[in-house]
Amino acid sequence: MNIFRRTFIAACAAAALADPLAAAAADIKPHLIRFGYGLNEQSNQGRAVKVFAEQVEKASGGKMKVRAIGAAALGSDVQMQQALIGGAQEMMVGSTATLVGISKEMALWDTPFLFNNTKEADAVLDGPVGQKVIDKLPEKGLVGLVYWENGFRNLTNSKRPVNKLEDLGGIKLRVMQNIVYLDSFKTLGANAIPLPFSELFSALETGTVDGQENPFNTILSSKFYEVQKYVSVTNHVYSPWIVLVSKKWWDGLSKDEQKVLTDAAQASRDFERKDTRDEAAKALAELKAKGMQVNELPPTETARMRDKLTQVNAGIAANIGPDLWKEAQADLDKLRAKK
Ligand code: KDG
Repeated sequence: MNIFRRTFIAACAAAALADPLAAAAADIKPHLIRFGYGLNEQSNQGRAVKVFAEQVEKASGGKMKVRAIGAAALGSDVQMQQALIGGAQEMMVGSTATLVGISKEMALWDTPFLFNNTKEADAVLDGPVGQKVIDKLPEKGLVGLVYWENGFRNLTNSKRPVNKLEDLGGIKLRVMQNIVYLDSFKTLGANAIPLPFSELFSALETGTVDGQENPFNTILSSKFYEVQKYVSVTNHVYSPWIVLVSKKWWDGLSKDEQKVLTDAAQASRDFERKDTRDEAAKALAELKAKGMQVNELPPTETARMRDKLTQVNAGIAANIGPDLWKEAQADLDKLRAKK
C-alpha cells in the first residue's frame, strides 16, 4: 500500500476515532451495502471503492459495512443501475455515459473535447453545472453522490496505428452503450459497435471488434495490451464515473447515515482523482513496456477530429437542453479567461 494511501486512511481513522462517542451517539443502524463496479479490484476504480468502504466503516463505528463487488459480478453498468432503481442493490460506481438512457442530461459529459484538462473537469463537475446534472437523478430513482475520474480516453486497436482520421475507416471499434459515442465514431468513419465493458476483453481477443477507447489506466488494469497492439493518443473526451445510491434505500436512511455516505464519497473522490492521475502519468510508459506501439496524433489531426465531431455537439445541446449546454460553455469560458 503506497504512503499516500496509508496516510490518507490513517487520517480518516483518526478523524473518525477522535470522536467515537459521536459515532455511537449518532442515529446509525447496522447496514450491509452492496457496492458494485465494473473494473477489477486492482484497478483505480477498485482501489477507490476500497477506500470508500474503509471510510464508511470507520465513520459509522463499524455499523455500516460495504461489500465491494467488482469485475461486473453484479452485472454491467446498465444492469446495476436498474438494480439500484428497483432497490435490489444499494450502491454502484459506473460511467456517466451509460446513464444517458435514464437521465439524458448526463450526455453533457460525453461531449468530445469538452474539457482541455483535469482542472476544468473538476471545476465544472464539482460546480453548479455538475450539481444540476446530478439533481436530475432522484426523479429517476437514483441519488448521485460524487463524480470520480475515469479519465481522458484514447484509442487502441489490433490493425494499425491511427495517425490520421482516415486510419479509423473500417475499424470495428467497440464503444460504450451510448448514442453520442456511437454517433461520434460513426462520424469519424469507424464501424462503431456498442458493447458492455464486461464483454470487451473477449470481444477484442476473438476479433469480434478490432479496437476500443478508454483511459490508459483501464487499458493497463484490464490487460488490453494482451490483445491490442496499437495505442493512438487522442484524448478525445474526458470520461467521468459517478457514485450512485438506490433512492429507495437512501430515503430509508437517517440523516446521520446519509452523512456517513456523503462524507465518505467526497473523501474517496479526492483519493480517487489523485490515485488515477498518478497512475495515468506512468501508464503509457508501462503500456510501451508491455509491447504496445504508441503514437500521438499530431495537433493538426486532433483539430480535424475536433472539427468533424462538432457535428454531434448540436445533438447533445438539443438533447440536454440549451440552457444547461450554454451554462457549461459559459463556465468553461470563464475558467479559460482566468488563465
Ligand atoms: O463498469 C465499467 C464502467 O465503469 C465503464 O465506465 C468503463 O469506461 C468504461 C467503458 O469503456 O465501458
